[in-house]
Amino acid sequence: MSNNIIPQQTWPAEFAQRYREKGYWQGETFGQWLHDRAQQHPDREAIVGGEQRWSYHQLNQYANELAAGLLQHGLEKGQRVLVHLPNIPEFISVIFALFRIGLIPVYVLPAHRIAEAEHFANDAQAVAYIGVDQHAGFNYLPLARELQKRCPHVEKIYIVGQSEEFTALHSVQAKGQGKAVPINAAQASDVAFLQISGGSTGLSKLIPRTHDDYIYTLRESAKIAGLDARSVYLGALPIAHNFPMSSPGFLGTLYVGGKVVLSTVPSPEQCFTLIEREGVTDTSLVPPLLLLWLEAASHNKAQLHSLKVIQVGGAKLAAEVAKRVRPVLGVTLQQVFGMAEGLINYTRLDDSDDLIVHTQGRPISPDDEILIVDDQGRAVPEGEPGYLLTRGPYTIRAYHNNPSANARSFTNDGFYRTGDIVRRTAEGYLVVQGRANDHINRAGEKISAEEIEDHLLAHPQVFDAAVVSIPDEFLGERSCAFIIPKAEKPRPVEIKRWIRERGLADFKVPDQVVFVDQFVETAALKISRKELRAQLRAQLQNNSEH
Ligand code: OOB
Repeated sequence: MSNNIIPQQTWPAEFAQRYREKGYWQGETFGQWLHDRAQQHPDREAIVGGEQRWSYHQLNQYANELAAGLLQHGLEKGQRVLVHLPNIPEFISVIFALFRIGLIPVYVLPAHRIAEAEHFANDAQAVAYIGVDQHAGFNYLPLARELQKRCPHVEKIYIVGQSEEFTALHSVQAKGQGKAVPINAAQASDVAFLQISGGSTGLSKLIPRTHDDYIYTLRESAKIAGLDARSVYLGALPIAHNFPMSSPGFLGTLYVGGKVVLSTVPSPEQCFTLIEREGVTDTSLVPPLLLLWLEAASHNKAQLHSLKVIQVGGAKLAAEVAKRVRPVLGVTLQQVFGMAEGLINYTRLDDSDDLIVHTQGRPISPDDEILIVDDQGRAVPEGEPGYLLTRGPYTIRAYHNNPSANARSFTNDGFYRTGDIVRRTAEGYLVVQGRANDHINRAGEKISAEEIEDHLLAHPQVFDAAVVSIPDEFLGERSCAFIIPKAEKPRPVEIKRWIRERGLADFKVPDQVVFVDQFVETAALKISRKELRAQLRAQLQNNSEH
């Protein structure tokens, strides 16, 4: 693929026309709306993070000056740029700078390491990388060096902080030249960025999202979450994730003119202090963090008095935990069941406690089409569990540049196979029951069993490996690697170190390693990986019950 091929996202013309006619797609771009907000209320606070506090005017100006600088460096519309930043204000000025000039950010999570960065850089044919010197005890400069070695097409590296041999991001900012940048280099139907998939099978895939479709979801999400100009949103989860980005997240908050407060870590200690100091009204958490917050709040609720709504999603929230949210935290719980590919479901703020506690909500749009089907693809009777398929005005029709994944993940008529097993209640709310594919949902981070198995098989002492999820009281699920060793058995720590040294994110390191002589007792040689993983999971469960 050449650098000049711009990722496409194509809904069939009749769907695109319908989505426009119904007012879902309004022809707005990210560049345009930030410009508009900066005109409407220049002095209002937009972002607070670390020692920095930016008004809307400042955010817009920094984005413009950065855009002007990047153009001077020779970057061009349509090129892809890896954005590998933690929750700092520069994350937001950088992405708006890129949006404005039609450069396409590819979001790499702060927890991702060289293996993931290399994969995304190649998949997107990225020409630049924007990172940070260090964060959470990790030094990203060696990663940037290695990335450039492995992917020479990543010609430019920009660093926030001590940049050493690389270009310091602040030096790119063309001070006083922001006005020269066009507000609208991009069209609303263009791909605005590439989000990364949870990686249900194999490696993560790239998800092309347009200005039109993404602005629709964040605009509606902000309404459903009750955000307005007085709202103060705390970004506690890594904001590169789709959930804190747009459901309604920091983008939904900025869209309605609210204030975004960024926390570099999601711990109750740091977040509670920020909530009290900044008057935070809304935030979003994954279930394990909610548990920590509930625990901390049981002896320290006073700091939270401004908080109104906590959204919880990314993984299934147990009803018993959901029930404790209002009494312990004094806020309204909003369950969010969504996916970076598109479809987002919310419980509504005025729903009954029963719906809020026991369901994962209903879709944003009247045009979110939901199918719940059996193994043969036939609709299941109302209320029965089945595989969830969906299409609609903000659900992608294809991954970027990935024909084999597209053939697997989309039906001929454009429905996305979510891989989730759900049932629908009489009120039209979805309840997540499980999933069809073999990823591990570890505290909301999705781990592909296949990806980890491939790395394990590369170990010289591993004959075969199968990775499965096991229920975990705190994380929801954790990962267990079953390994058939060759003659010499490695130690579990060596296996864990191996995964780390392969340059994978820490959350992908198996939590548990179990050595076995063989996988199946019978001579069933033709067993699929999926069946094998199911058997191993059952074996683990049996062992823990006896
Ligand atoms: C969010 O996005 P992804 O792309 O990291 O993961 C999507 C998958 C879903 O297919 C489902 O398996 C699981 O995460 N999931 C949930 C859930 N929310 C997501 N499973 C059970 N209950 C929930 N509430 O995770 C994401 C994106 C936008 C908003 C919220 C979450």
